[in-house]
Amino acid sequence: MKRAYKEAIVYQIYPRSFKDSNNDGIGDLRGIIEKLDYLQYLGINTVWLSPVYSSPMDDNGYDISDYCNILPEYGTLEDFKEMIFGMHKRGIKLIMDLVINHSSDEHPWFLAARRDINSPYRDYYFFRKGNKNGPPNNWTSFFGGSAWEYNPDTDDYYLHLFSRKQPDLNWENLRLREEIKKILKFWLDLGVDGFRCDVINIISKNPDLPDGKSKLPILRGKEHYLNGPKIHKYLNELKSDVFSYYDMFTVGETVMITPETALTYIEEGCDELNMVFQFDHMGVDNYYVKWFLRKFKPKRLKKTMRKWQTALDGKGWNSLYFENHDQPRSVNRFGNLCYRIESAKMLATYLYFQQGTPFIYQGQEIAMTNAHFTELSQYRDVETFNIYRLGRKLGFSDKRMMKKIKYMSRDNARTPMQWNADEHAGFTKGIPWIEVNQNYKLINVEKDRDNPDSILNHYRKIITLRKEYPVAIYGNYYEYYLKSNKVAVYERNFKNDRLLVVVNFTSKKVKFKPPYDLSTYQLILNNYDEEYEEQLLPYQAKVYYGKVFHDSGKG
Ligand code: TEU
Ligand code: CA
Repeated sequence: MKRAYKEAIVYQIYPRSFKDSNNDGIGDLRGIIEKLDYLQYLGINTVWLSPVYSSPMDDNGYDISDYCNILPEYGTLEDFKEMIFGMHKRGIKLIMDLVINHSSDEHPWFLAARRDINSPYRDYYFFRKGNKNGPPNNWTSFFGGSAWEYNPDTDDYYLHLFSRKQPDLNWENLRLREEIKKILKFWLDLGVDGFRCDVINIISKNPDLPDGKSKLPILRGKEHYLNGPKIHKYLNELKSDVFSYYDMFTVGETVMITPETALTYIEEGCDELNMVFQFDHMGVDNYYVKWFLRKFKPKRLKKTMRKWQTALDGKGWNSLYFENHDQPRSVNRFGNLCYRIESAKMLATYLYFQQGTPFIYQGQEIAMTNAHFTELSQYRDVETFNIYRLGRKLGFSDKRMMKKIKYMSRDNARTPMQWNADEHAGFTKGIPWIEVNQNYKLINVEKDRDNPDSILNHYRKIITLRKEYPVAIYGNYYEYYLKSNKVAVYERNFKNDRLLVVVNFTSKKVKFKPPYDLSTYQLILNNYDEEYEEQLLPYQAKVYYGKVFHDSGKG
Protein backbone atom coordinates (compact mmCIF):
# COMPACT_ATOMS: atom_id res chain seq x y z
CA MET A 1 0.00 0.00 0.00
CA LYS A 2 2.77 2.34 -1.00
CA ARG A 3 0.72 5.51 -1.50
CA ALA A 4 -2.51 4.82 0.39
CA TYR A 5 -1.19 6.40 3.58
CA LYS A 6 -0.08 9.48 1.62
CA GLU A 7 -3.51 9.86 0.05
CA ALA A 8 -5.43 9.07 3.22
CA ILE A 9 -7.62 11.70 4.86
CA VAL A 10 -8.25 10.34 8.33
CA TYR A 11 -11.15 11.02 10.72
CA GLN A 12 -10.60 9.95 14.32
CA ILE A 13 -13.61 8.52 16.14
CA TYR A 14 -13.60 8.38 19.95
CA PRO A 15 -16.34 5.74 20.15
CA ARG A 16 -17.59 6.53 23.67
CA SER A 17 -18.54 10.06 22.57
CA PHE A 18 -19.45 9.69 18.90
CA LYS A 19 -23.02 8.36 18.70
CA ASP A 20 -25.14 6.30 21.09
CA SER A 21 -27.59 3.98 19.30
CA ASN A 22 -29.28 2.31 22.32
CA ASN A 23 -29.64 5.29 24.66
CA ASP A 24 -27.50 4.01 27.51
CA GLY A 25 -25.58 7.30 27.27
CA ILE A 26 -22.50 5.61 25.80
CA GLY A 27 -21.42 5.80 22.17
CA ASP A 28 -21.25 2.46 20.37
CA LEU A 29 -20.52 0.65 17.10
CA ARG A 30 -24.10 0.75 15.88
CA GLY A 31 -23.98 4.50 16.44
CA ILE A 32 -20.98 4.67 14.12
CA ILE A 33 -22.88 2.58 11.55
CA GLU A 34 -25.69 5.16 11.71
CA LYS A 35 -23.16 7.88 10.78
CA LEU A 36 -21.27 6.19 7.92
CA ASP A 37 -23.14 8.28 5.33
CA TYR A 38 -22.06 11.41 7.22
CA LEU A 39 -18.43 10.31 7.02
CA GLN A 40 -18.81 9.74 3.28
CA TYR A 41 -20.46 13.17 2.91
CA LEU A 42 -17.54 14.73 4.80
CA GLY A 43 -15.25 13.22 2.15
CA ILE A 44 -12.75 11.42 4.40
CA ASN A 45 -11.43 8.05 3.21
CA THR A 46 -10.04 6.56 6.44
CA VAL A 47 -11.25 6.22 10.01
CA TRP A 48 -8.94 5.84 13.04
CA LEU A 49 -11.07 4.19 15.67
CA SER A 50 -9.96 4.63 19.28
CA PRO A 51 -10.09 1.36 21.27
CA VAL A 52 -13.34 -0.64 21.28
CA TYR A 53 -11.86 -3.80 22.86
CA SER A 54 -13.01 -5.34 26.16
CA SER A 55 -11.79 -3.06 28.93
CA PRO A 56 -12.69 -2.00 32.50
CA MET A 57 -12.60 1.56 31.08
CA ASP A 58 -10.09 2.94 33.58
CA ASP A 59 -8.53 4.87 30.71
CA ASN A 60 -11.56 4.70 28.39
CA GLY A 61 -10.35 1.61 26.57
CA TYR A 62 -6.60 2.25 26.52
CA ASP A 63 -6.55 -0.49 29.18
CA ILE A 64 -7.42 -3.67 27.32
CA SER A 65 -8.61 -6.84 29.08
CA ASP A 66 -9.37 -8.87 25.92
CA TYR A 67 -7.60 -7.85 22.69
CA CYS A 68 -9.81 -10.01 20.45
CA ASN A 69 -13.23 -9.00 21.65
CA ILE A 70 -15.47 -5.94 21.61
CA LEU A 71 -16.47 -4.21 24.85
CA PRO A 72 -20.12 -5.28 25.34
CA GLU A 73 -21.15 -1.64 25.97
CA TYR A 74 -19.84 -0.84 22.48
CA GLY A 75 -21.45 -3.85 20.81
CA THR A 76 -20.38 -7.20 19.36
CA LEU A 77 -17.93 -8.60 16.83
CA GLU A 78 -20.91 -8.94 14.50
CA ASP A 79 -21.56 -5.18 14.85
CA PHE A 80 -17.86 -4.63 14.16
CA LYS A 81 -18.02 -6.72 10.97
CA GLU A 82 -21.12 -4.80 9.82
CA MET A 83 -19.36 -1.50 10.54
CA ILE A 84 -16.19 -2.36 8.62
CA PHE A 85 -18.25 -3.74 5.73
CA GLY A 86 -20.19 -0.46 5.66
CA MET A 87 -16.97 1.56 5.70
CA HIS A 88 -15.35 -0.45 2.89
CA LYS A 89 -18.55 -0.23 0.83
CA ARG A 90 -18.18 3.58 1.03
CA GLY A 91 -14.48 3.53 0.14
CA ILE A 92 -13.47 4.21 3.74
CA LYS A 93 -10.56 2.30 5.29
CA LEU A 94 -10.39 1.50 8.99
CA ILE A 95 -7.29 1.73 11.19
CA MET A 96 -7.60 0.41 14.73
CA ASP A 97 -5.94 1.75 17.86
CA LEU A 98 -3.32 -0.76 18.98
CA VAL A 99 -2.41 -0.47 22.65
CA ILE A 100 0.50 -2.87 23.17
CA ASN A 101 2.79 -1.02 25.58
CA HIS A 102 0.51 -2.15 28.40
CA SER A 103 -2.61 -4.19 29.03
CA SER A 104 -5.36 -3.76 31.60
CA ASP A 105 -4.69 -5.15 35.09
CA GLU A 106 -7.87 -7.15 34.48
CA HIS A 107 -6.39 -8.99 31.49
CA PRO A 108 -6.20 -12.77 32.25
CA TRP A 109 -2.43 -12.65 31.67
CA PHE A 110 -2.00 -10.11 34.46
CA LEU A 111 -4.53 -11.69 36.81
CA ALA A 112 -2.49 -14.93 36.63
CA ALA A 113 0.87 -13.17 36.80
CA ARG A 114 0.06 -11.10 39.91
CA ARG A 115 -1.23 -14.14 41.83
CA ASP A 116 1.55 -16.64 41.20
CA ILE A 117 5.26 -16.04 40.74
CA ASN A 118 5.41 -19.32 38.79
CA SER A 119 2.70 -18.30 36.36
CA PRO A 120 3.71 -18.67 32.68
CA TYR A 121 2.52 -15.08 32.27
CA ARG A 122 4.68 -13.69 35.08
CA ASP A 123 7.34 -12.48 32.67
CA TYR A 124 4.80 -10.81 30.38
CA TYR A 125 5.07 -7.90 32.85
CA PHE A 126 7.68 -6.13 34.96
CA PHE A 127 7.46 -7.50 38.52
CA ARG A 128 10.39 -6.44 40.71
CA LYS A 129 11.21 -6.55 44.43
CA GLY A 130 11.17 -3.14 46.05
CA ASN A 131 14.18 -1.69 47.82
CA LYS A 132 14.36 -0.12 51.27
CA ASN A 133 10.54 -0.34 51.55
CA GLY A 134 10.07 1.56 48.36
CA PRO A 135 9.51 0.89 44.66
CA PRO A 136 12.33 -0.72 42.61
CA ASN A 137 13.30 2.62 41.04
CA ASN A 138 12.29 6.29 40.96
CA TRP A 139 10.37 6.31 37.66
CA THR A 140 7.15 8.33 37.54
CA SER A 141 3.96 7.73 35.58
CA PHE A 142 2.71 9.91 32.70
CA PHE A 143 -0.34 10.34 34.89
CA GLY A 144 1.63 11.52 37.92
CA GLY A 145 2.97 9.63 40.93
CA SER A 146 5.19 6.56 41.04
CA ALA A 147 5.29 4.23 38.00
CA TRP A 148 5.20 1.26 40.41
CA GLU A 149 2.29 -0.35 42.29
CA TYR A 150 2.80 -2.71 45.22
CA ASN A 151 1.42 -6.22 44.63
CA PRO A 152 0.63 -7.87 48.01
CA ASP A 153 0.09 -11.42 46.64
CA THR A 154 3.74 -11.70 45.63
CA ASP A 155 5.16 -8.93 47.85
CA ASP A 156 6.71 -7.00 45.02
CA TYR A 157 5.89 -4.17 42.59
CA TYR A 158 4.77 -3.99 38.97
CA LEU A 159 5.60 -1.25 36.45
CA HIS A 160 2.89 1.01 34.97
CA LEU A 161 3.96 4.05 32.97
CA PHE A 162 0.33 5.13 32.84
CA SER A 163 -2.40 4.35 35.34
CA ARG A 164 -1.89 1.62 37.96
CA LYS A 165 -4.54 -0.32 36.06
CA GLN A 166 -2.30 -0.32 32.95
CA PRO A 167 0.67 -2.64 33.73
CA ASP A 168 3.47 -2.39 31.16
CA LEU A 169 4.07 -5.41 28.94
CA ASN A 170 7.57 -6.89 28.83
CA TRP A 171 8.52 -6.99 25.15
CA GLU A 172 11.74 -8.84 25.95
CA ASN A 173 9.54 -11.92 26.27
CA LEU A 174 9.30 -13.71 22.90
CA ARG A 175 6.09 -15.53 23.87
CA LEU A 176 4.46 -12.18 24.54
CA ARG A 177 5.58 -10.87 21.16
CA GLU A 178 4.08 -13.94 19.51
CA GLU A 179 0.80 -13.25 21.34
CA ILE A 180 0.82 -9.68 19.99
CA LYS A 181 1.38 -10.93 16.43
CA LYS A 182 -1.64 -13.25 16.75
CA ILE A 183 -3.74 -10.28 17.88
CA LEU A 184 -2.61 -8.17 14.90
CA LYS A 185 -3.44 -10.98 12.46
CA PHE A 186 -6.86 -11.47 14.06
CA TRP A 187 -7.89 -7.88 13.22
CA LEU A 188 -6.12 -7.75 9.85
CA ASP A 189 -7.93 -10.94 8.83
CA LEU A 190 -11.20 -9.20 9.72
CA GLY A 191 -10.32 -6.60 7.10
CA VAL A 192 -8.74 -3.88 9.21
CA ASP A 193 -6.55 -1.64 7.02
CA GLY A 194 -3.91 -0.67 9.56
CA PHE A 195 -3.10 0.49 13.09
CA ARG A 196 -2.47 3.58 15.13
CA CYS A 197 0.19 2.30 17.54
CA ASP A 198 -0.27 3.76 21.00
CA VAL A 199 2.95 5.10 22.65
CA ILE A 200 4.89 2.71 20.45
CA ASN A 201 8.32 4.26 21.09
CA ILE A 202 8.34 3.35 24.78
CA ILE A 203 7.79 -0.43 24.50
CA SER A 204 11.49 -1.26 24.83
CA LYS A 205 12.88 -0.57 28.32
CA ASN A 206 16.48 -0.66 29.56
CA PRO A 207 16.33 -4.18 31.09
CA ASP A 208 18.18 -3.05 34.23
CA LEU A 209 15.40 -0.52 34.93
CA PRO A 210 17.89 1.96 36.45
CA ASP A 211 16.85 5.12 38.31
CA GLY A 212 16.05 8.20 36.23
CA LYS A 213 18.33 11.22 36.50
CA SER A 214 15.63 13.91 36.70
CA LYS A 215 15.10 15.55 40.06
CA LEU A 216 11.61 16.59 38.95
CA PRO A 217 8.79 14.09 39.70
CA ILE A 218 7.75 14.46 36.05
CA LEU A 219 8.46 11.72 33.49
CA ARG A 220 11.40 10.67 35.63
CA GLY A 221 13.13 7.66 34.04
CA LYS A 222 12.09 8.52 30.49
CA GLU A 223 15.69 8.20 29.26
CA HIS A 224 15.44 4.49 30.05
CA TYR A 225 12.43 3.73 27.83
CA LEU A 226 12.19 6.43 25.13
CA ASN A 227 13.23 4.85 21.82
CA GLY A 228 14.69 2.00 23.90
CA PRO A 229 17.49 -0.45 23.04
CA LYS A 230 15.42 -3.01 21.11
CA ILE A 231 12.64 -0.85 19.70
CA HIS A 232 13.73 -1.30 16.09
CA LYS A 233 14.20 -5.04 16.55
CA TYR A 234 10.64 -5.34 17.83
CA LEU A 235 9.09 -3.15 15.12
CA ASN A 236 11.01 -4.92 12.37
CA GLU A 237 9.77 -8.21 13.78
CA LEU A 238 6.15 -7.01 13.60
CA LYS A 239 6.77 -5.74 10.07
CA SER A 240 8.45 -8.91 8.78
CA ASP A 241 6.17 -11.37 10.61
CA VAL A 242 2.85 -9.56 10.17
CA PHE A 243 2.59 -6.17 8.48
CA SER A 244 4.45 -7.18 5.31
CA TYR A 245 1.80 -9.81 4.54
CA TYR A 246 -1.08 -7.30 4.42
CA ASP A 247 -2.17 -4.28 2.40
CA MET A 248 -2.11 -1.88 5.35
CA PHE A 249 -0.46 1.12 6.95
CA THR A 250 0.61 2.26 10.39
CA VAL A 251 0.94 5.50 12.29
CA GLY A 252 2.93 5.34 15.50
CA GLU A 253 2.22 7.62 18.46
CA THR A 254 5.78 8.53 19.44
CA VAL A 255 6.13 10.72 22.51
CA MET A 256 8.98 13.18 23.00
CA ILE A 257 10.57 12.45 19.63
CA THR A 258 12.71 14.57 17.28
CA PRO A 259 12.47 14.54 13.47
CA GLU A 260 15.87 12.83 13.29
CA THR A 261 14.75 10.02 15.59
CA ALA A 262 11.36 9.80 13.86
CA LEU A 263 13.19 9.13 10.58
CA THR A 264 14.74 6.02 12.14
CA TYR A 265 11.18 4.65 12.18
CA ILE A 266 9.60 6.16 9.06
CA GLU A 267 12.36 6.94 6.56
CA GLU A 268 11.16 5.81 3.14
CA GLY A 269 12.70 2.41 2.53
CA CYS A 270 12.91 1.66 6.26
CA ASP A 271 9.16 2.02 6.99
CA GLU A 272 9.00 0.27 10.32
CA LEU A 273 6.04 2.62 10.56
CA ASN A 274 4.58 4.71 7.75
CA MET A 275 4.29 7.89 9.82
CA VAL A 276 4.30 9.10 13.42
CA PHE A 277 2.33 11.46 15.64
CA GLN A 278 4.91 13.82 17.14
CA PHE A 279 4.07 16.30 19.92
CA ASP A 280 6.28 19.36 19.36
CA HIS A 281 3.41 21.60 18.22
CA MET A 282 1.33 20.40 21.19
CA GLY A 283 3.94 22.03 23.41
CA VAL A 284 3.75 25.60 22.07
CA ASP A 285 1.27 26.76 24.74
CA ASN A 286 2.95 25.08 27.69
CA TYR A 287 6.33 24.54 29.32
CA TYR A 288 7.80 20.96 29.23
CA VAL A 289 4.53 19.35 30.34
CA LYS A 290 1.08 20.53 29.40
CA TRP A 291 0.07 21.53 32.94
CA PHE A 292 2.44 24.54 32.97
CA LEU A 293 0.56 26.88 30.64
CA ARG A 294 2.24 29.45 28.38
CA LYS A 295 0.74 32.17 26.17
CA PHE A 296 0.27 30.97 22.59
CA LYS A 297 2.40 32.72 19.95
CA PRO A 298 1.82 31.91 16.27
CA LYS A 299 5.53 32.12 15.45
CA ARG A 300 6.25 29.30 17.92
CA LEU A 301 3.66 27.08 16.23
CA LYS A 302 5.04 28.01 12.80
CA LYS A 303 8.54 27.10 13.96
CA THR A 304 7.58 23.59 15.09
CA MET A 305 5.50 22.88 11.98
CA ARG A 306 8.32 24.15 9.74
CA LYS A 307 10.86 22.03 11.60
CA TRP A 308 8.95 18.86 10.78
CA GLN A 309 7.95 19.89 7.25
CA THR A 310 11.52 20.61 6.24
CA ALA A 311 13.14 17.74 8.16
CA LEU A 312 10.88 15.09 6.61
CA ASP A 313 10.50 16.61 3.12
CA GLY A 314 11.66 13.99 0.65
CA LYS A 315 12.65 11.55 3.43
CA GLY A 316 9.59 10.66 5.51
CA TRP A 317 5.91 11.52 5.81
CA ASN A 318 4.20 13.83 8.30
CA SER A 319 0.92 13.35 10.10
CA LEU A 320 -1.04 16.62 10.23
CA TYR A 321 -3.09 17.02 13.40
CA PHE A 322 -4.08 19.73 15.87
CA GLU A 323 -6.61 17.65 17.80
CA ASN A 324 -7.20 14.18 19.14
CA HIS A 325 -8.82 12.55 22.21
CA ASP A 326 -5.89 13.64 24.41
CA GLN A 327 -5.72 17.31 23.43
CA PRO A 328 -7.90 20.34 24.17
CA ARG A 329 -9.82 21.88 21.28
CA SER A 330 -7.56 23.76 18.83
CA VAL A 331 -9.91 26.73 18.36
CA ASN A 332 -9.46 27.43 22.09
CA ARG A 333 -5.67 27.02 21.95
CA PHE A 334 -4.61 28.48 18.61
CA GLY A 335 -7.77 30.26 17.39
CA ASN A 336 -10.13 32.79 18.95
CA LEU A 337 -13.65 32.18 20.26
CA CYS A 338 -14.63 35.73 19.30
CA TYR A 339 -13.72 34.78 15.72
CA ARG A 340 -14.53 31.11 16.13
CA ILE A 341 -15.68 30.52 12.54
CA GLU A 342 -12.94 32.53 10.81
CA SER A 343 -10.16 31.24 13.04
CA ALA A 344 -11.29 27.61 12.84
CA LYS A 345 -11.28 27.83 9.04
CA MET A 346 -7.88 29.53 9.17
CA LEU A 347 -6.38 26.77 11.34
CA ALA A 348 -7.73 24.06 9.03
CA THR A 349 -6.35 25.84 5.95
CA TYR A 350 -2.95 26.44 7.57
CA LEU A 351 -2.63 22.82 8.70
CA TYR A 352 -4.11 20.72 5.94
CA PHE A 353 -2.29 22.13 2.93
CA GLN A 354 1.03 21.14 4.45
CA GLN A 355 2.81 17.97 3.41
CA GLY A 356 1.50 14.90 5.22
CA THR A 357 -1.64 12.94 6.00
CA PRO A 358 -4.48 14.99 7.50
CA PHE A 359 -6.02 13.69 10.75
CA ILE A 360 -9.34 15.30 11.71
CA TYR A 361 -10.68 14.57 15.20
CA GLN A 362 -14.44 14.21 15.71
CA GLY A 363 -16.01 17.61 16.30
CA GLN A 364 -13.01 19.53 14.93
CA GLU A 365 -14.85 19.86 11.62
CA ILE A 366 -17.48 22.02 13.33
CA ALA A 367 -14.98 23.70 15.69
CA MET A 368 -16.35 22.23 18.89
CA THR A 369 -14.87 24.03 21.88
CA ASN A 370 -13.43 23.10 25.26
CA ALA A 371 -15.91 21.92 27.88
CA HIS A 372 -17.81 24.40 30.04
CA PHE A 373 -17.03 22.43 33.21
CA THR A 374 -16.33 24.21 36.51
CA GLU A 375 -16.42 21.29 39.00
CA LEU A 376 -14.01 18.34 39.22
CA SER A 377 -17.09 16.08 39.41
CA GLN A 378 -17.97 16.98 35.82
CA TYR A 379 -14.73 15.44 34.58
CA ARG A 380 -14.21 11.74 33.84
CA ASP A 381 -10.56 11.38 32.80
CA VAL A 382 -8.20 9.34 34.98
CA GLU A 383 -5.30 11.63 33.97
CA THR A 384 -7.26 14.67 35.09
CA PHE A 385 -8.07 13.19 38.51
CA ASN A 386 -4.48 12.00 39.04
CA ILE A 387 -3.01 15.35 38.07
CA TYR A 388 -5.48 17.19 40.33
CA ARG A 389 -4.46 15.02 43.28
CA LEU A 390 -0.73 15.39 42.51
CA GLY A 391 -1.04 19.16 42.11
CA ARG A 392 -2.87 19.53 45.41
CA LYS A 393 -0.25 17.32 47.11
CA LEU A 394 2.47 19.58 45.69
CA GLY A 395 0.70 22.58 47.23
CA PHE A 396 -1.17 24.04 44.25
CA SER A 397 -4.58 25.51 45.25
CA ASP A 398 -7.87 23.99 44.07
CA LYS A 399 -8.45 27.17 42.03
CA ARG A 400 -5.01 26.91 40.35
CA MET A 401 -5.46 23.22 39.52
CA MET A 402 -9.00 23.75 38.20
CA LYS A 403 -7.67 26.50 35.89
CA LYS A 404 -5.04 24.15 34.49
CA ILE A 405 -7.60 21.37 34.12
CA LYS A 406 -10.13 23.64 32.43
CA TYR A 407 -7.59 24.53 29.76
CA MET A 408 -5.78 21.20 29.33
CA SER A 409 -7.95 18.29 30.46
CA ARG A 410 -8.35 15.56 27.86
CA ASP A 411 -12.09 15.69 28.59
CA ASN A 412 -12.18 18.92 26.56
CA ALA A 413 -12.03 16.62 23.53
CA ARG A 414 -14.31 13.95 24.96
CA THR A 415 -17.65 15.70 25.38
CA PRO A 416 -20.19 14.05 23.06
CA MET A 417 -20.25 14.83 19.35
CA GLN A 418 -22.75 17.60 18.68
CA TRP A 419 -25.06 16.33 15.90
CA ASN A 420 -28.02 18.72 16.22
CA ALA A 421 -29.93 21.03 18.58
CA ASP A 422 -32.04 18.22 20.10
CA GLU A 423 -31.51 17.27 23.73
CA HIS A 424 -27.96 16.04 24.38
CA ALA A 425 -27.07 17.32 20.89
CA GLY A 426 -28.61 14.23 19.28
CA PHE A 427 -25.80 12.09 20.73
CA THR A 428 -28.13 10.10 22.96
CA LYS A 429 -31.67 9.99 24.28
CA GLY A 430 -30.28 8.68 27.55
CA ILE A 431 -28.07 10.41 30.12
CA PRO A 432 -24.63 10.89 28.52
CA TRP A 433 -21.61 9.39 30.33
CA ILE A 434 -20.12 12.91 30.27
CA GLU A 435 -22.03 16.17 29.88
CA VAL A 436 -22.66 17.53 26.40
CA ASN A 437 -21.05 20.93 25.87
CA GLN A 438 -23.68 23.55 26.74
CA ASN A 439 -23.09 25.36 23.40
CA TYR A 440 -24.48 22.48 21.36
CA LYS A 441 -27.50 24.44 20.08
CA LEU A 442 -25.07 26.88 18.44
CA ILE A 443 -22.43 24.38 17.37
CA ASN A 444 -23.67 21.19 15.70
CA VAL A 445 -23.42 19.25 12.45
CA GLU A 446 -27.01 19.85 11.30
CA LYS A 447 -26.63 23.63 11.62
CA ASP A 448 -23.39 23.59 9.65
CA ARG A 449 -24.58 21.17 6.97
CA ASP A 450 -27.22 23.60 5.71
CA ASN A 451 -24.85 26.59 5.67
CA PRO A 452 -22.52 26.76 2.63
CA ASP A 453 -20.20 29.12 4.55
CA SER A 454 -19.95 26.88 7.62
CA ILE A 455 -16.79 25.45 9.12
CA LEU A 456 -17.99 21.97 8.15
CA ASN A 457 -18.31 22.99 4.51
CA HIS A 458 -14.90 24.65 4.66
CA TYR A 459 -13.45 21.32 5.79
CA ARG A 460 -15.27 19.62 2.90
CA LYS A 461 -13.76 22.15 0.47
CA ILE A 462 -10.27 21.49 1.83
CA ILE A 463 -10.79 17.73 1.53
CA THR A 464 -12.03 18.14 -2.04
CA LEU A 465 -9.09 20.37 -3.00
CA ARG A 466 -6.60 17.89 -1.55
CA LYS A 467 -8.12 15.25 -3.80
CA GLU A 468 -8.16 17.53 -6.86
CA TYR A 469 -4.63 18.98 -6.58
CA PRO A 470 -1.80 16.40 -6.38
CA VAL A 471 0.54 19.28 -5.41
CA ALA A 472 -1.36 19.42 -2.10
CA ILE A 473 -0.21 15.88 -1.39
CA TYR A 474 3.12 15.49 -3.21
CA GLY A 475 4.40 19.09 -3.24
CA ASN A 476 7.55 20.12 -1.41
CA TYR A 477 7.41 22.79 1.32
CA TYR A 478 8.87 26.29 1.32
CA GLU A 479 8.00 29.07 3.76
CA TYR A 480 8.10 32.90 3.61
CA TYR A 481 7.97 35.54 6.40
CA LEU A 482 9.40 33.03 8.89
CA LYS A 483 9.79 35.58 11.68
CA SER A 484 6.26 36.95 11.48
CA ASN A 485 4.09 36.45 14.56
CA LYS A 486 1.07 37.49 12.50
CA VAL A 487 1.02 35.71 9.16
CA ALA A 488 2.01 32.27 7.94
CA VAL A 489 2.87 31.93 4.26
CA TYR A 490 4.08 28.75 2.61
CA GLU A 491 4.37 27.31 -0.86
CA ARG A 492 4.02 23.81 -2.22
CA ASN A 493 5.55 22.85 -5.59
CA PHE A 494 5.04 19.66 -7.57
CA LYS A 495 6.00 19.41 -11.27
CA ASN A 496 4.60 22.68 -12.73
CA ASP A 497 1.94 23.14 -10.06
CA ARG A 498 2.22 25.52 -7.14
CA LEU A 499 0.02 26.33 -4.18
CA LEU A 500 0.58 29.41 -2.05
CA VAL A 501 -1.10 29.37 1.35
CA VAL A 502 -1.50 32.70 3.17
CA VAL A 503 -3.08 32.95 6.64
CA ASN A 504 -3.50 35.69 9.25
CA PHE A 505 -3.15 34.29 12.78
CA THR A 506 -4.46 37.49 14.43
CA SER A 507 -7.77 39.21 15.16
CA LYS A 508 -6.51 42.37 13.45
CA LYS A 509 -6.37 43.46 9.81
CA VAL A 510 -2.73 43.13 8.77
CA LYS A 511 -0.80 44.68 5.91
CA PHE A 512 0.37 41.94 3.61
CA LYS A 513 2.45 41.95 0.42
CA PRO A 514 2.54 38.58 -1.37
CA PRO A 515 6.06 37.22 -2.00
CA TYR A 516 5.48 37.51 -5.75
CA ASP A 517 2.91 38.70 -8.31
CA LEU A 518 -0.24 36.61 -8.01
CA SER A 519 -2.04 38.04 -11.03
CA THR A 520 -1.70 34.73 -12.90
CA TYR A 521 -2.77 32.67 -9.87
CA GLN A 522 -6.28 31.45 -9.13
CA LEU A 523 -7.73 31.99 -5.66
CA ILE A 524 -9.08 28.48 -4.93
CA LEU A 525 -9.97 28.95 -1.25
CA ASN A 526 -10.82 31.93 0.95
CA ASN A 527 -12.58 32.05 4.32
CA TYR A 528 -14.06 35.46 3.47
CA ASP A 529 -16.19 36.57 0.52
CA GLU A 530 -13.75 39.35 -0.20
CA GLU A 531 -10.02 39.86 -0.50
CA TYR A 532 -7.90 43.01 -0.57
CA GLU A 533 -4.70 43.67 -2.48
CA GLU A 534 -2.26 44.25 0.34
CA GLN A 535 -4.22 43.41 3.44
CA LEU A 536 -5.49 40.36 5.28
CA LEU A 537 -8.68 40.45 7.34
CA PRO A 538 -8.82 38.96 10.86
CA TYR A 539 -7.94 35.25 10.63
CA GLN A 540 -8.22 35.41 6.85
CA ALA A 541 -6.91 32.29 5.09
CA LYS A 542 -6.38 32.05 1.34
CA VAL A 543 -4.99 29.43 -1.03
CA TYR A 544 -3.77 30.32 -4.51
CA TYR A 545 -3.03 27.88 -7.31
CA GLY A 546 -0.67 28.64 -10.20
CA LYS A 547 1.36 27.03 -12.96
CA VAL A 548 5.11 27.67 -12.88
CA PHE A 549 7.48 26.84 -15.68
CA HIS A 550 10.84 27.97 -14.33
CA ASP A 551 12.63 26.39 -11.30
CA SER A 552 9.77 25.39 -9.05
CA GLY A 553 9.77 27.28 -5.77
CA LYS A 554 12.71 27.72 -3.44
CA GLY A 555 12.27 24.44 -1.57
O1 TEU B 1 -1.28 8.74 25.01
C1 TEU B 1 0.11 8.74 25.30
C2 TEU B 1 0.48 9.98 25.97
O2 TEU B 1 1.60 10.40 26.04
C3 TEU B 1 -0.61 10.68 26.63
O3 TEU B 1 -0.33 10.59 28.00
C4 TEU B 1 -0.64 12.06 26.12
O4 TEU B 1 0.65 12.48 25.80
C5 TEU B 1 -1.11 12.94 27.21
O5 TEU B 1 -2.33 12.40 27.64
C6 TEU B 1 -1.27 14.32 26.66
O6 TEU B 1 -1.38 15.11 27.78
C7 TEU B 1 -1.76 7.46 24.62
C8 TEU B 1 -3.26 7.60 24.39
O7 TEU B 1 -3.49 8.52 23.31
C9 TEU B 1 -3.87 8.09 25.68
O8 TEU B 1 -5.27 8.34 25.50
C10 TEU B 1 -3.67 7.02 26.72
O9 TEU B 1 -4.14 7.51 27.97
C11 TEU B 1 -2.17 6.67 26.87
O10 TEU B 1 -1.51 6.50 25.63
C12 TEU B 1 -2.05 5.34 27.59
O11 TEU B 1 -2.53 4.33 26.74
CA1 CA C 1 -24.81 2.93 23.64
